[in-house]
Amino acid sequence: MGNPNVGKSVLFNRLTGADVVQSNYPGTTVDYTRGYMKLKDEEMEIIDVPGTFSLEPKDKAEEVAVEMLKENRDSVVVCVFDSTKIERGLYLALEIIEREYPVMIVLNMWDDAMVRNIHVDVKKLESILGVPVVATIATAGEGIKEFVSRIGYASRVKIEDIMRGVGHYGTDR
Ligand SMILES: Nc1nc2c(ncn2[C@@H]2O[C@H](COP(=O)(O)OP(=O)(O)OP(=O)(O)O)[C@@H](O)[C@H]2O)c(=O)[nH]1
Ligand SMILES: [Mg+2]
Repeated sequence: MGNPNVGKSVLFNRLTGADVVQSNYPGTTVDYTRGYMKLKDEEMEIIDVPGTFSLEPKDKAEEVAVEMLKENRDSVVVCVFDSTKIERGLYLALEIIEREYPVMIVLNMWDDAMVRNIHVDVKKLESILGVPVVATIATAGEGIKEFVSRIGYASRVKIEDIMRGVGHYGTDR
């Protein structure tokens, strides 16, 4: 899941070998797509959903995303961020974490962040949130291997624990 236009479908295509993204326009995905990838010897189903800013849907596409989340209560949720818009991504990711889904975070569009001189401390974000965080450039296939190797570590965390941790990490910011 993630905000609109952060590269979810490109990432999905990379993982599944599918080629379902037909257009480069934002708002492309209005329905969900299922695909499969192999993890070690296990076949995993992956669902690509439309972008949403929050879990309070404002349009049809957002409704689909939120509905898919509810229907897949036992799934791991991959929260895809635009690395240049971390706050927006966090807003949604925290909502999902709050609902006690196991989460992993992908900081996509890492190339854009580099070009724009935006630095994100991946390890620090990881230790503050307590979930795996990987940087990717989905269009170039960068970070995909690391993503695959970390997906098994996606974890449920309690918002209260994150809040307690923020105090600690906040001191050296
Ligand atoms: N520079 C850069 N562009 C990317 C990256 N990943 C995806 N894009 C581009 O970002 C645009 C949106 O990608 P999509 O995969 O359609 O984004 P999405 O999150 O599925 O969008 P919605 O389905 O509309 O929510 C496309 O033009 C992609 O080529 C990346 O890592 N870096
Ligand atoms: Mg999409």
